Amino acid sequence: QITDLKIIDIPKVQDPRGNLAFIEKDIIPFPIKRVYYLYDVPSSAHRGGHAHKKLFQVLVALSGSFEVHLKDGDNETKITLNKPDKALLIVPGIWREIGNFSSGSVCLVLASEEYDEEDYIRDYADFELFKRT
Ligand code: T46
Repeated sequence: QITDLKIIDIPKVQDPRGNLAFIEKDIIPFPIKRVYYLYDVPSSAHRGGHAHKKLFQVLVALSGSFEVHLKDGDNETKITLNKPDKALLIVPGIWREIGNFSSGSVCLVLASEEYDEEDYIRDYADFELFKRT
């Protein structure tokens, strides 16, 4: 088990007209600088396959489901995201691989920094080195 990970409950208003979930700044443990989303992902595709040095992120399955495989260098965990009111916080220094996307799924990501390729560790051996130093 990776202890740094956290599932955040997103407040929601349930209604016969449909549900409404809302994310305000106090439930996200960092100021949001970027929002992006993965969509039209083939079920056979694998996203991720990297870690971040400084970036904090929150992932939400806005629609459908997918699996997030996480490694911290010592332990690993698989988390299935399949509810629009449950968000996964991934702190820096965690290797992530995302797969098994259901048809029509959408992965929303809230990020603590703007896009910076320098923040990525895309080689697993480099990740292990990063965790040891
Ligand atoms: C992560 C998972 C969940 C941009 O230009 N701006 C952006 O904000 C992002 C996220 C990506 N890009 C470019 C960089 C690559 O040329 O889009 C291309 C695909 O990015 P990548 O291969 O990193 O995509 P994923 O889905 O493997 O990873 C992304 C995020 O990069 C990553 O931080 O944790 O989603």
